[in-house]
Amino acid sequence: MTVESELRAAIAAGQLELHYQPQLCLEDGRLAGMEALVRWRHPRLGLLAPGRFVPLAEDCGLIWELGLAVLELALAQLAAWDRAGLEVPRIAVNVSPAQLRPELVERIVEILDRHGVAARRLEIELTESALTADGPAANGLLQALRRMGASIAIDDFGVGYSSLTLLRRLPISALKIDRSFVAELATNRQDAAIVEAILRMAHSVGLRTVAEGVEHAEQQAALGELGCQEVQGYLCARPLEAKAASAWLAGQH
Ligand code: G
Ligand code: G
Ligand code: MN
Ligand code: NA
Repeated sequence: MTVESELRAAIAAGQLELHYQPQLCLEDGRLAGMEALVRWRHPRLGLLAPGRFVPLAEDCGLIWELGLAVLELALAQLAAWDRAGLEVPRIAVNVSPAQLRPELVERIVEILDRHGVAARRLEIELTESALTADGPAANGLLQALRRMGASIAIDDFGVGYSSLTLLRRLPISALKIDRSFVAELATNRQDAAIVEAILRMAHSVGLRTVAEGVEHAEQQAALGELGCQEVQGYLCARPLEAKAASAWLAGQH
């Protein structure tokens, strides 16, 4: 069996699962949302990270099916947390450029409706490359997602090539500052200056800010002083399996 047909069968067999990482509001420490991160529970190879199969899915076109499976799992989980009385304001789902087809909007609406989840609780994370590769086509789709009520975050911000013009033109709600800038935030003055500039720029055009890869209390404190709104990283929690994520949420109350 080729890897492609193996992945296709894996999606159908329910071997994909999501792990969840909390995103905290820095001001009050409350949960802002959870990011869903896909893994492949491979029967022989064990748990595979997305780097092992997402690029392959993008190359062979399976990313469409994979992406729908991820949205289905993420929104089913959010509905399950609602039923359990566990408060999760928002769920963030990573979306590849190749998933940005016009039908995506109606598919998302259908999945949201089926699970009784309001669209404003869904955040779509896109990398800068998704926006620069396919400008106008992506723009119409992003507008439709926003009209529907979902929010859009730019993932790994700062390592790509998005311009300020792009940010102003596209209906973006949030920037996720790439973890490479956060890593030496507390010790490297240049990285601190870059983060400060990104935050000031983002806030001046009304974008919410999320710092990724926050591992140390010093980084979190520096981000708080610079006015960053949300943090995500090992300091708060690693990506957690659904069961562990539910236990973590229960412990928050
Ligand atoms: O969880 P981990 O650090 O291994 O994630 C690595 C990368 O895989 C991240 O950049 C993340 O954006 C990407 N990724 C995780 N889950 C998904 C997903 O469901 N769809 C897509 N397209 N990418 C994902
Ligand atoms: O590109 P994206 O942001 O979607 O990738 C998220 C990935 O980052 C996850 O796979 C997760 O494992 C990883 N990650 C999350 N928190 C941290 C952290 O604090 N430090 C590092 N090095 N990686 C992290
Ligand atoms: Mn992400
Ligand atoms: Na990221």
